[in-house]
Amino acid sequence: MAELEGLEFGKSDFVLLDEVTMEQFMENLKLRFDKGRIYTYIGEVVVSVNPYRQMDIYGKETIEAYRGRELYENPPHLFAVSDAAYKAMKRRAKDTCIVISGESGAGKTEASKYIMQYIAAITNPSQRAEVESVKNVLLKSNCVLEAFGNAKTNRNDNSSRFGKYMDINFNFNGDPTGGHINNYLLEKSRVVQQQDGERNFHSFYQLLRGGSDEMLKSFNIQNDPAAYVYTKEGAAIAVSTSNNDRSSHKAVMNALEVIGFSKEEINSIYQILASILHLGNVQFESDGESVQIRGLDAVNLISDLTGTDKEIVSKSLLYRTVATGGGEVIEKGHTEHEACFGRDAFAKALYERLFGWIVGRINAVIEVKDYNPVLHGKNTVIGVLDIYGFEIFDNNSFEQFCINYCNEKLQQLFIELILQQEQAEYQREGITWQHINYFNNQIIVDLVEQSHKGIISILDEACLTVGKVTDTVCLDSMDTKLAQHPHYTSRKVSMVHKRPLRLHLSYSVEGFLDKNKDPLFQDFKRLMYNSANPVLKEMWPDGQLSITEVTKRPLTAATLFKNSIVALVDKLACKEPYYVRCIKPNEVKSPVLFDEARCRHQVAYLGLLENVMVRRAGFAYRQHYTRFLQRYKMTCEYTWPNHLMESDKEAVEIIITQHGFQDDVAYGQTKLFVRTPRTLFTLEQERTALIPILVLFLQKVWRGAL
Ligand code: AOV
Ligand code: MG
Repeated sequence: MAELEGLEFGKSDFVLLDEVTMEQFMENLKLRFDKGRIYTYIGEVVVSVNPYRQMDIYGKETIEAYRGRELYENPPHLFAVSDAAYKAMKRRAKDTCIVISGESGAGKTEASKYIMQYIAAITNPSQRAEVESVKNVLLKSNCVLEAFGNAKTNRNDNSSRFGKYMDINFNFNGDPTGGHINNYLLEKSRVVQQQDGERNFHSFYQLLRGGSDEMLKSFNIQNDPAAYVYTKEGAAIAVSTSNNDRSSHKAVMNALEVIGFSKEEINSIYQILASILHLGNVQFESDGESVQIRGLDAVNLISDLTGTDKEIVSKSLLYRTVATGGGEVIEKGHTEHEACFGRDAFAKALYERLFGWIVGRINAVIEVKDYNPVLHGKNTVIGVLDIYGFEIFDNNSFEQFCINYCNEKLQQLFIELILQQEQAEYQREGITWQHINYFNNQIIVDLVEQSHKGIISILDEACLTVGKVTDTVCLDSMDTKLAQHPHYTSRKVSMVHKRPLRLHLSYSVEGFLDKNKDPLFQDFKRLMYNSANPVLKEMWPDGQLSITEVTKRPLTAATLFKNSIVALVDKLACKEPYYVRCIKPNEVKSPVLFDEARCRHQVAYLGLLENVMVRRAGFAYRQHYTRFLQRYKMTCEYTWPNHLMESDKEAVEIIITQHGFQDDVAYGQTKLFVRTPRTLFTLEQERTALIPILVLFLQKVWRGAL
């Protein structure tokens, strides 16, 4: 309950709405957005609306104002929940996590960066060098991961194309000692193909526009994205200004150095990017009999840049080694289509492994070293989750299916944790309460992930079936198996996953099987393993296997993703959660437009109204007795200026009884629970009315008049 804002800014906590209706919720949200108040609470949950403009609310002074304070002492802010998570971690040695959710472009990544900046700003007051260096690496890692993992999409110019969960470790002083980043399923298909109006990952344009002449020359690269198939396809070559890519390139180079990448490693990273660009320009031609590479320039460049043999590069692009049933190893020539498919699969894998390797290198630097629990006390953690948000495009494919599944899963966790948390609190405090109805998202999650019956299982089954199984055959199989499911329908070429509130998502199944199987010919792996460049070799350990040793049935992309998301959810579930729920106010990145219908949709599917109801179903407001007393003791003659009771709890009982509110509250072990916000309003109003009198009184005291 923020007291520093007047009512003209609306209610700072949705729990204080007179009635919990969508109309009132939206009215309040819009009023606050219009007044430049982008944050509002639901209890301890922060609802954030993307302002689409630079706000002057993240500076040093604001940080100081929030440092060490309680949630209700200041207007709602990300910093307040960050501080709450930090305090819980430091004072109670709790592992905490901050989960940021919302659709694409809603402001998750920006929020995660402000949260990290806040934590960095409030820790290590004594400026110990080793702690400063950990903080530095944690902050700089954002810049690198954004360059390699973000891209312009039609929904967001800086869209995260991977999921990121970062643990920050703290010592008993509450200073960061290290961290660990988990990355989830990078959207690697973007490396070879982008929708109209979109771009490849930022890193490519940064290299092309920002790389030094010397670097570009040594890679034989022109500083023009239109010269490369992989960077010209989406036809959105500049995000806003090309200068942007250039300055970002400098920042990334600097960040890589600060993190501790060696000169050779940095060079290797860009060599790989350049190789991918050249690879995209490799073309094939067929004379009906066999397939050849059209012009060998690109191949020669790739071989130079990757430290591999020219002949073998060509061969890997044109043939694959296969083991026959009889154990014989033969070389089989590609068709033109297979050659293109192989080339693209290779480009995607190169990029994906590069990304994974970069994350691994950062982790090696920030990993907590020489940790001794006896000497150093409990090592606690704050986790920050920033994933790719819900996205619906005109054409949705496997990637959107995975991304949206992950969001469904997190929504389910939100429902469980928020309810669970409320219940746990009532239980702890010895309070009885009434359940409220809410939509249980588990049914949607099950539709996707359930073994044998879920979409992923059916997809995997189709992928493992020998013979010609097409995407449409797989869709037929889903139609049969899921016909009775209340949240599944199919429209010939797409499956429709019906969300509650009539927000249906429809995915085109074309390409699902290939993307799920995600095959890469062993020949490419071997080629890379045999590279003269140690960095590249390190990324391809599986290249040492011969064709007969390769597992025939590796886990599919969807199953690997599912497993990683299940592990993530388990990790989050055992921490004390804090939530930031981001809302995108409009489709056009306008700082003044509040598109009511769009916002209403988001409020609905984020379950925010349900959240307010749950929060109010029991008790809208709760407060430790001592804090409550401090705030309201002036409203009661028996408690002002001091009380004579045995405990603060008894003093609070006197205040409540004197006001006649006894039927509206419950007394917990350590906290007072208030059912309706009106009770609190009355107390607040009384307090506000008393303040001028109190000030007058104090002035007289100071002047010696009393
Ligand atoms: P997302 O992370 O939620 O989308 P971002 O955090 O990238 O969204 O936000 C999108 C854009 O909105 C940013 O690039 C900023 O221009 C603007 N923005 C967001 N939050 C703020 C803020 N607090 N102050 C000023 N501008 C802001 V995605 O990664 O696509 O799901 O996958
Ligand atoms: Mg993002």
